[in-house]
Amino acid sequence: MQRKPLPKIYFILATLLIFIVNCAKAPQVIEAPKPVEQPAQVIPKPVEPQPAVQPAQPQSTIIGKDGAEMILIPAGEFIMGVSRGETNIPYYEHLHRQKVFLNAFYIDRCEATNAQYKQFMDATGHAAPAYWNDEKFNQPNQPVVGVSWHDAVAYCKWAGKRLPTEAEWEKAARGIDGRMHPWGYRWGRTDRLKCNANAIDDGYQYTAPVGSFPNGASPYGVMDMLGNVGEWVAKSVVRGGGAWKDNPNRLFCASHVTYEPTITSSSHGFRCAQDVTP
Ligand SMILES: [Ca+2]
Repeated sequence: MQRKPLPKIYFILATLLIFIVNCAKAPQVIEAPKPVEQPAQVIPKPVEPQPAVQPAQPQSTIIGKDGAEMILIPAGEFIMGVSRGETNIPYYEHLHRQKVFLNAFYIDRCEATNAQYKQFMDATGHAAPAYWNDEKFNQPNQPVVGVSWHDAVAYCKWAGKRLPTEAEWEKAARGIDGRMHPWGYRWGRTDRLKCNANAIDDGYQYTAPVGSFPNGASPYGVMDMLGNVGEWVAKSVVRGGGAWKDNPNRLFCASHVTYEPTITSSSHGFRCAQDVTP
C-alpha cells in the first residue's frame, strides 16, 4: 500500500519550527562588561619629620665692625650695688644693693685699643685724643686713653655699637652673685696681681696691653673690669673702680664716678656694648 505523501503545509510548518528553535538556540552576543573605572589612587606623600621649632639662640661671641671680640651676657637678674659695710668707702654707700633684671646684650671682651681707635680716626677724620703721642700710652694694644665721653660715644657709633649702661657694665664685671670683684667676693693676698692697679709687682708701670690679666677675668670672661683704665659708660659715668695708678684696695665692681663729659684723663678709656638682634 503506497503511503500518502504529507501535505506540503507540514514541510513548511516543520521548516518554520526548526528555524524558530535554531533562533532560540543561537548564542547570544554578550557584550563584555565595561571595566569599571576606578578613581585615580592618591598615594600619600611620606611626611617628612619637621625639626622642632627652637628660638634662635644668640652666638656666645661675635666680632664687631672694629674687629673687637664681644661676649654675650645672658638675660636675667643680677645683684647690683653694695650694702652699707661692704666697702669702707662711705662715698659709695648710696649705691644700694638690689636685684636688677637685664635683657641679653654683648660687651667688648677688652677695653678699646689704640689700634682700634686709629681705624676710627682714619675712617672719620676724628681728632686724636690726648696722650696719642705719649709712648707710655700709645702702643697699639694698650687701651686708648685721653678720650672724652663724647669721643667714646662717637667711636661706638662708628663701630655700630653703643656705650654700655651702668647696669650692663656692672653685670659684665661681677656676674649675678653680688661679688665685689670680677674673680670673687673678698680681696685676697695675691689679688693685686689680677688687675693693673698701682701695685709695684703687677708688671706694668702705666697701662697694660688689654687682656693681660686672665686670672682677673669676670665670670663671663670679660677682661680688665678692674684696673688698667676706668671706663666711660652711658650718662658720662666712669666705671671700673680705678685705673693703672689707683690704690688696688679701693677697687670693686660697683664703684662709679660721674665726670664732665668733656674731661680727658690718662686713666680713662672705654669699651662698647651692643644689643642682641634676632
Ligand atoms: Ca678697665
